[in-house]
Amino acid sequence: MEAHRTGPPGDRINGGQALIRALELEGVEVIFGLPGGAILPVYDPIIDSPIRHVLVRHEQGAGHMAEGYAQATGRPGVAMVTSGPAATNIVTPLCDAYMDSIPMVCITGQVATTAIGTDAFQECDTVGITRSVTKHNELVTRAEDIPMAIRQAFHIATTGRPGPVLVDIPKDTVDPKNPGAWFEWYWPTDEEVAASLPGYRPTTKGHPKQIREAAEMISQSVRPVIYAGGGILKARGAEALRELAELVDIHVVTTLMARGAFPDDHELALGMPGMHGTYTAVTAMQQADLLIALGSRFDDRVTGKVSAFAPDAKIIHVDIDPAELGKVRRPDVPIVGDSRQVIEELIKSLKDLGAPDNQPDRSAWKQTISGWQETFPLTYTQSEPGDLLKPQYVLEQLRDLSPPDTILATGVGQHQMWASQYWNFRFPYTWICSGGLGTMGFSIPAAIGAKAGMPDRTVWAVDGDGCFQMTAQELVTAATERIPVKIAILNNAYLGMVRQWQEMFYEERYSEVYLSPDLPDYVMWAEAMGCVGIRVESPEEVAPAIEKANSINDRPVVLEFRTDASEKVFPMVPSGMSNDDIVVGPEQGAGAA
Ligand SMILES: Cc1ncc(C[n+]2csc(CCOP(=O)(O)OP(=O)(O)O)c2C)c(N)n1
Ligand SMILES: [Mg+2]
Repeated sequence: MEAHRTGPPGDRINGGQALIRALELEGVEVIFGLPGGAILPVYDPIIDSPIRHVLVRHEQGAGHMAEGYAQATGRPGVAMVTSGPAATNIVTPLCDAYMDSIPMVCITGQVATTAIGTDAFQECDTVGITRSVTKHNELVTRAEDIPMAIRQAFHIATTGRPGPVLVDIPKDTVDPKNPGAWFEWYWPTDEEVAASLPGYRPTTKGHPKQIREAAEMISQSVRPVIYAGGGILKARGAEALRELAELVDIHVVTTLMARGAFPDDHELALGMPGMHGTYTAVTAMQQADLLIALGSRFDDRVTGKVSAFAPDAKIIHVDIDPAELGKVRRPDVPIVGDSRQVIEELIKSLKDLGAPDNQPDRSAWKQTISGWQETFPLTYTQSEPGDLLKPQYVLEQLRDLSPPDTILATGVGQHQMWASQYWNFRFPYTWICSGGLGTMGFSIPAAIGAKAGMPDRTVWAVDGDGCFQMTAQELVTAATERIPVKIAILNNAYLGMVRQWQEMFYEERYSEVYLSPDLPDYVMWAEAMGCVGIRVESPEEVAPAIEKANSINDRPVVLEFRTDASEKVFPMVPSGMSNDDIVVGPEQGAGAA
């Protein structure tokens, strides 16, 4: 390989130093990690590096922190762990990042090249194990290949459809005592990186003919809906999306991964579609004559029963990943490209056709939509004095008492769905949740990663009691590293989402879902981890506790809200059913609407 030399002549460096220097040159400001035998030589040069290292308590935490950092900042998150059990501990975050297209670079230590394949201590086939949950992974076998491997990793993680990339580094390639680990420093140029990946050329610009067809189709539709997915955020396309929606005056649904990509307080916003989406978002998609899918992937949680999904709708599907087009639903107009760039071209094309003046009369459709909005808003019944708190009330208070640009992370379960429903998203990159994989335990480390990347913003994690027990130890990391995140546990004493399914679909036969409200004692646990812990049991205590938490900025805060376990998430499209069978809550007639 012809190398571009940037160091002084004779700038000899070992693999460990090269790895850290490469991360510095990639602009990395923080690494989330935990050392061990195989990665030890790389931890030594960290002492001399300006890069901040956040020492986690479990490698899963490092991975989710890197994801949270990436989702909040738009920059790739970096995690570094040792071999064997550490590498397997980070498989869940890799899979999570893969499913949600999150740019992340994971460095793992590996046993020495000479020991690979001998069942050496803490050896596992990291590249084999992680192959199906990474966009790309690679075992580096020579120290001098490290700079290129790191440049490729960042390039692949951040371009095209973003995703996690893993670089596995055997100990001898970074060990300063190994003469073979020393080489003359070089830093590959962009051209060299591109040339080293001949098969990798993501298409970003949509095909002009397809874009023109899409513009024509939009200009003829009378019941259109924009179906905006997480790809809009990845493409930094929120502004373009708004311009498009306003130009043609078409309503927008934002999927779980796209919350914040379009402001909830906009008159064209319909909120979240899918299994727990708003009645209007679900039904508008279902009855549309055109779905304009932008960076969304027709996930089963959105479509419900695929054969019954949006039966009359033509489909325009824009995605940077050609594999998404036609994967679930055949598009009438498929467009491969970066969603922001495609939207910008689509806007031009629509204007060429005469937009906004050439749009057909859609007043009947608009009236239908506002009728649904009036009849089926999100709703719940406030608790009686002395009863447990309603989770929706807690979320409304948290929303109204926190700064509008608060970053909100969640775990997985009922609390996640209520958070997505009841929050009022006004800005992109304020919502961080595990969508595709649905990883319990995501919120605390993800919130820490987000706060590390955005220290001036208020960062709340809304968590379930079950989720909290999976990754709470990372609050020790947050307290030690002075990363003052705020956690709201909705303690319903249950694995609530599973309980809801058992109540509704297993005749109230509750199997292994009860957790207890008091064990553990969340306040004592929070205090033991160096956080402020506050228990909240009645509605009058909710606002003062949130205000107190928002005023504490020198350590993490945990608020434990005692919530009503019988509360269920509505609307709901039962799994495997058609979106036409959407079930609304008891306040709206409890049953199929
Ligand atoms: C790692 C993992 N294990 C199991 C599940 C299945 N699951 C989904 S939601 C849920 C319950 C979550 O309980 P809790 O955190 O208390 O949230 P709640 O639903 O009560 O708000 C479970 C077990 C999962 N999503 N992730
Ligand atoms: Mg719970």
